[in-house]
Amino acid sequence: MRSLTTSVDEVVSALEHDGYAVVESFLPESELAAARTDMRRVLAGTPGGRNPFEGAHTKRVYALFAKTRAFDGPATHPLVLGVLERVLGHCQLSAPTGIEIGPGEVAQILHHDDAIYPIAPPHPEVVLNTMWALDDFTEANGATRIVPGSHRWQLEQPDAHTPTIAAEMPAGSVLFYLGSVWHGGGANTTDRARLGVILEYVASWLRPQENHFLGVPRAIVRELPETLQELLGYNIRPPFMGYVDGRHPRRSLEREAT
Ligand SMILES: O=C(O)CCC(=O)C(=O)O
Repeated sequence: MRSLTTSVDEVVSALEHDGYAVVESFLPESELAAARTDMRRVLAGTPGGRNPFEGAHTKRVYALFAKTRAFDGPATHPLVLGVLERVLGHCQLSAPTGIEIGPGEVAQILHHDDAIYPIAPPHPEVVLNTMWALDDFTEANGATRIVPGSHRWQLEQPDAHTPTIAAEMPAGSVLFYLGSVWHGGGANTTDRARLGVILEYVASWLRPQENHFLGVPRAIVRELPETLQELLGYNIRPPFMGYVDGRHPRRSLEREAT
């Protein structure tokens, strides 16, 4: 799909049919160049992955909106907001993450992003992800792999024979994909890194009624028993739900106290 002419209807219809949609060359050249430069600055101080899901040769930038202003525009672009409204209704950002897949990285395990919520399919979509390509995405450098149509799966699991496609796209493009579609980062067999940023959104009903993080000052939370801290949201639901900048939220409380 071409960006200047792409409508919300076209993206939603591709999502319904295939589970994903690519809108090519979406970011203006100047915005793309600025985003790439700023993300490289952030990546310079970012450690490598800590487990097979993050990748041994991959860097992940968490707490993205604390570190760069380059995605304020993309996150709130009218086409993105229009698609979100149709797919999720009222929603919020879930896991904005920069992902630089380095040379030698192997393919990430295929997964679907809404698997972190224990809700049995079929269910209404609760997650919509957007992957912003800051480099050209090619099959060789680790373009995101997608199992087309897998958003309709109920109990099926992919195996080594499951056909996937590489979401190849020029830098500046955006890949929309449903939280129910199976996908994963590709292997990078080139000698250059592949940089992309995911802006993942979730239906905003998936949260407590009151926002305790703002309602209860952290100086008070620090003095509370650990069980109560956990009940106020300072917890991790395995495998990683509730992280702060990629770490357990308790680490933020400890850091502030020192
Ligand atoms: O880097 C990619 O292409 C996809 C990464 C991904 O799906 C994830 O880390 O959840």
